[in-house]
Formats: sequence, C-alpha cells, structure tokens
Amino acid sequence: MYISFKKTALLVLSIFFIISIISCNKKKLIEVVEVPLPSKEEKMTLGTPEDVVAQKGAFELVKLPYKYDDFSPNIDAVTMEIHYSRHYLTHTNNLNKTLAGTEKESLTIEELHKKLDMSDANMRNNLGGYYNHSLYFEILTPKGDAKPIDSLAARIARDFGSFESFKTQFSDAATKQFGSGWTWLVVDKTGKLQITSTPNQDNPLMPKQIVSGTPILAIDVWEHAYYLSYQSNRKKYISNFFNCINWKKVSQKFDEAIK
Ligand code: MN3
Repeated sequence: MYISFKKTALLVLSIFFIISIISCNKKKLIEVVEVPLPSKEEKMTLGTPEDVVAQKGAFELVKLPYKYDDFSPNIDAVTMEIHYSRHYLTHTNNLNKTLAGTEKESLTIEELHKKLDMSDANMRNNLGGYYNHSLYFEILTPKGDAKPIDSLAARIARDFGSFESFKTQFSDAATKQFGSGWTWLVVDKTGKLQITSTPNQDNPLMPKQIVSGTPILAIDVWEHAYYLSYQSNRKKYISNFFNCINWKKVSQKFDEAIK
C-alpha cells in the first residue's frame, strides 16, 4: 500500500512537472511570436517606396519618387517608411477590399466622398485614410519651394493678406487640432481659400463638414507622422513640414480646382 501510494504520488508529481514545463514552453513560444524583436541589422534596413504596391483593386498608391531618407531631417526616414508602407498602404488595401465586388467599385474618389454615409465607420476611416494620405504624399518633396507661385500666390495674398499670414494661420490651426487629425488648405465653392482642420481621417470632401471644398494642401498631424523625431513637439514638425511642400504641385491643384 505504502509503496503504491509513493509510486502514485511520484507519478502525479511527474505529470504535474511535465505539464508545467510544457505550459512554460508554450508561454515562451507565444512571447517570441508576439514580440518579434528585429535584429540590429533589420532595424537599419530601409525599403524603397517603389517596392510598396497595393493589392489589386479600385485605387493605387500615389507614387513617391524619392527615397525615404531624402526628407531627413525634416521628416526622418523611418517615419516616412512606416507612414507610406504601412499606414497608407493599409488604408488603400482596406478601401479596395471594402469596394471589391460592390457597385461602388467604379465610382471616382470624389463620388465616393459625396455618397459617404458618415455612420459607416469602416468606409469613413479608409476612404479618408486613402484620400488624405494620397494628397499628403503627393504634395511632399525633399527640397520644397519656399513659396507658392502664380495664381495661387495671388489668391493667398488676396484671402490671407500675405503668405506669411497664411503660414501663421495654417500652422496655428495644425498646432491646435486636438488629438489625431489633419489641417487643410481648401478651395471652397466660390473659389475662396480657407484653412480648416478635421479629426481622425475626415476631410473637407466628406458630408457635413464645417468647411467644405477641394483640398489642395494637407498636413497629417497624427502622432505617427512626426513622433519619432519630434516627440510631442508638433509645432516644430509643422514648421519643418513647410520645408517639404511642393508648391508647384499645390498650385496645379489650385488651378484645377478653380477651373
Ligand atoms: Mn498618417
């Protein structure tokens, strides 16, 4: 009896021991899978924008004909890569997936905005996420022009007094946008330029906006757009963003909007 009890106890203990080893290993395995730590080398490797391609669908990524580190120090390379190849790409793929096989697949980006049901959170987030980032990356250039030109320069002077005054008002609006969102230079229905901000991925093409119109310039003030270099100093990021504006492109967009 005594031996048999000892044997049983030993067996129970052994089983307990084996189970705890297995569960410990499992935990370790899960930890490794959930937190894959990149090696030093991996951290240093940057991809190129041309390697980033959206899954086949209604919309494609705006090309970024630069290297990620061309924007440094105004926007650091890692921020550019993560922003373009992950955030922007994810919105694009999600939008394409949402539209796939529906009658909305053939609509233009403007029509999709016009028909947007603001209570449809998935569509609102990804349509805005796609449109907003497309404009943002389109108007960025590593060595920005100092000032707008031609008709846009004249309209800025008319509607804001001067370029400096516009810059101050735009920067203030972007600094004060509470939480995540965007600040815009918009051409309204009458052709007047207006500055406005929107929360999250909303934009001035969506229904029920305080300022409606065609955006020609956008700054992303989500923390993912600047936090690595600037931490909480959003103001500095906004100021340096002005070194990266392709005013020629913005002027083209203005001319198209007032046609
Ligand atoms: Mn963003």
